[in-house]
Amino acid sequence: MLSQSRRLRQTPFTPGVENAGVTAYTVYNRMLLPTLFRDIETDYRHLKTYVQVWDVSCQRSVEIVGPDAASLIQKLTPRNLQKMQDDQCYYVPIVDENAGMLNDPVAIKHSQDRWWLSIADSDLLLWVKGLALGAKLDVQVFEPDVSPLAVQGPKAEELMVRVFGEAVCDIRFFRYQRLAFEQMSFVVARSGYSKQGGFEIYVEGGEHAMGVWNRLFGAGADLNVRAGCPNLIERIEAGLLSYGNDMTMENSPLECGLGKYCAGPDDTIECIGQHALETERANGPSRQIRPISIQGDPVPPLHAAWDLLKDGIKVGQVSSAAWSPDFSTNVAIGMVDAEHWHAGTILEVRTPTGDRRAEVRSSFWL
Ligand code: THG
Repeated sequence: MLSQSRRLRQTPFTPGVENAGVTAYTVYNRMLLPTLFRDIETDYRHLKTYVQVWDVSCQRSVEIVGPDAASLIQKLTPRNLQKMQDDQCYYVPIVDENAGMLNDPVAIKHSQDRWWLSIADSDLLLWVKGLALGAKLDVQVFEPDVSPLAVQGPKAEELMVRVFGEAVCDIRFFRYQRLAFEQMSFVVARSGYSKQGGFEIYVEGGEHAMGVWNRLFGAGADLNVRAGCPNLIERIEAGLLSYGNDMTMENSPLECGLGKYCAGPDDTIECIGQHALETERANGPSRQIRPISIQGDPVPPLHAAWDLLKDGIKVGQVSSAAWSPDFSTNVAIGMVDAEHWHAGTILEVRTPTGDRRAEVRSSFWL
């Protein structure tokens, strides 16, 4: 049980989530995030077979508006935004002056002078406001009343067509369209924190939230639509990173395998952490995220990172782990030192219930 208070925010979808029988929450950006409805394997199988509606309101937005918005956004991320179109979403690492990861949001570009950052679990608003103020930029930076609702799973498109029309089929991956809903219109993007396919609806105005929720459930009964949430097993199989778990301010984007989202030497951008990143790129990172399989029975829940050992010496850590029914092994995400990160390397992982054999894999499972 979590003690409720003003500090721990409910979401505009909480009545729907409660009515659907949520059984566990976590806290993300000081907001409730459902983590379980039935049991994790039932939720997992359902996500991979049908369609789920996720209350991911905790993916709070940082809105940046004004003449200096585009230059501020480009300062914030090492990803080159020069070619980004007005209907695009980009996954953007945000780093400090040492190239330490501060957040890994999805950026939504409305126009050159209006952007949203749909953030992971850290207080990015404070960093962005501080920078804007310190650099005397002509922008406003604030948290708008925007609550994303994700529709994920193989039947997601079928359900979305019924509520938003055939236009949803034309939305490409990480693009969006503003689509009508009753008297409103919402940003609808083909995105979401799973690899099962789907959309995210950015519901503007909490008073409209339950209307959208109810329409989706009303339209999708025969598709076996259920309330769901990001699934630990599926997101590890997919290699989707979780800020605060798989990476922190101690890690660079190169260590996180996010080098493909960072500009190279030929790009002409200016951003925070550029020098640190260039140095690290020249030398190569000293450790990196790897998919890891862990032998044996289902592992216990992970509360703190588990050490990875080679001949009794620590060479990394596992930061997320779960039993995968589809791959009949424990799937995990780890950070492994360069000398031991090649595929096929056998290590030991120190779990609370004993040491296990762990293998560094060449790729994630999905
Ligand atoms: N959607 C939105 N906001 C978010 C998340 C989201 N904020 C918090 C958190 N998730 C941020 N982290 C991620 C991590 C991975 C992805 C998106 C957000 C993701 N990655 C794809 C992949 O790795 O395959 C593709 C990225 C790309 O190619 O651009 O989707 O889920 N709104």
